[in-house]
Amino acid sequence: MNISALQKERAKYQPKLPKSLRGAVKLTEGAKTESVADQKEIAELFPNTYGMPLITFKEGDKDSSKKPVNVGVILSGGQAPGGHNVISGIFDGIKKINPKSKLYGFLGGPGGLVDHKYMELTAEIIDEYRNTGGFDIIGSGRTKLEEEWQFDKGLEMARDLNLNALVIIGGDDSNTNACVLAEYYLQKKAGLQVIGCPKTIDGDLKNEMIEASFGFDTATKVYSELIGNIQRDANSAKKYWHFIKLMGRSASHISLECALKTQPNITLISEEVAEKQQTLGDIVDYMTCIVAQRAEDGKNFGVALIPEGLIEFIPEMKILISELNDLLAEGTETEKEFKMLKKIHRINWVASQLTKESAKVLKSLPQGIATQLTLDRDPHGNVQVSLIDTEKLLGEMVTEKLAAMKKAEKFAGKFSTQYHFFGYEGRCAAPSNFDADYCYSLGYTTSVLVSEGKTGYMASVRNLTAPAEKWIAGGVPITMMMNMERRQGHMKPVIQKALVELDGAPFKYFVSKRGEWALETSYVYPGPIQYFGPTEVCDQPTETLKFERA
Ligand code: FBP
Repeated sequence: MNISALQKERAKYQPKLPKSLRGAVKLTEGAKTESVADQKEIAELFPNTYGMPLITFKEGDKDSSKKPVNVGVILSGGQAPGGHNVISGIFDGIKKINPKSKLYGFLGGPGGLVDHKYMELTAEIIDEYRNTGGFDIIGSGRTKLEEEWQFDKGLEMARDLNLNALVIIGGDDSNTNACVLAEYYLQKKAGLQVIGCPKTIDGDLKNEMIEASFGFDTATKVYSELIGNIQRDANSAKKYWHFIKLMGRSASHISLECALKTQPNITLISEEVAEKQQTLGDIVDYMTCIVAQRAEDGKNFGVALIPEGLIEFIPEMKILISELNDLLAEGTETEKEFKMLKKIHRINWVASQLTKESAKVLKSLPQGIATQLTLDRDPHGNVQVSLIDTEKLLGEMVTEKLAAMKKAEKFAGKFSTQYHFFGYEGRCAAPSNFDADYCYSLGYTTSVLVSEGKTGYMASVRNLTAPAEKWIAGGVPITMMMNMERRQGHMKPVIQKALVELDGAPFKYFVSKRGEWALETSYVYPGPIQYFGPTEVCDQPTETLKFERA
């Protein structure tokens, strides 16, 4: 393998572990737990895994000899920096428990378990991937483990490999499925444990016990570096407004964190848009107003951050998208009729089939975006919101509004846009020290939960703003994070997604500052992630975490 000089040095980095995991580990169990909501329904659906206690690790007295454990690991969903360190943490953890323990990786995500595609992860392989970004050690995928035939295929595989446990590294949906799997194997008395690990750059898998999902720290540091560079460019050339869309399929944590780090002129937060029931027009007015005010001051430049999921949080757009999903659902008569039409007639035809309100919204959109909404559908027939160029939509609408203001002599400035979408740039970055340490600790925690025979738990490492040695490791019953939600027409038990809290400290601070950031040019340029150097530079957690835990 060809590796860079940095990667060579980085391979030598020994991730820090909490004190409780450095020697012998003692388990302490707390009181019985309850789910966050819908306790009765969740208890009925998970009779074997509901109500289990919280587990905390403490420093033990001495290591006793333990039986080897065989573990199968799965990477699920989008890449997030640090996944390789979770795997190396599991590997080192189970080898410390007993050198005869074995680790297998399922290839290409959860589908690898069902299709029986796997590889044994040896010390030689693991060493190549320590402290590196990406999920390429075994690959990832988005197959959902939801059906009994899949669970049975998994069990067959586990029996062949003599596995004690499966570890699912994923987001809220994958961890929900990990719990369903744990419950199923307990009901079947299959003797196969299932442990989850909290992953997603989106940062929306978090709660009282899971302070952060891994990858959020590194990804937001990468995006903030890029935003900072663009801000410096904007402030140098003074001729462009940069509209930057940032990943985060649903929640706006990434946008908020990047705003706290870089202080751009405009940051939209989807959760606020939904709460205030803002229309697309309201958002465009807000942005235009800032552009115009800056122009009055001679500043014909700026930077705006736009969360990827915004479109679905705008109430009128949400209704429009849902009507389009019904109208253009695969195999329906209306879809067939739509496909027969010549392209130039399609938008008018679609508008004629919608409610009056939605037709008006569709017609108010720039032609290109309206077409995107009718064309780009996922395999379930839904509009793929991540493919909609929200940054261009807003840029074009602001341009139109400013042109009208210019005609009415209410705007004398200049407005020229550049568009960007940052997402994939950050998902496979080499993990920051924080993510390298956090992920390795999560992996190590997982190995202890497995060796102690636990199932239906998610690995938890808390107290994350303290130095790593003071982090608190343990396990949280996954049922504790669940509530019932409507999914594809049915009520289902799912882990509650954490959206940006409008009464939370990070958002409140942002609100107290955004007026000033809008008009003054108070950009911060964070620069690239530093891996070697003083702790104040290299080991800082996210601003979000610092505010939340202050
Ligand atoms: P996960 O929720 O699986 O961690 O993925 C998050 C994410 O990076 C989103 O921010 C983004 O919308 C999506 O994945 C993109 O998915 P894909 O990699 O399939 O294009």
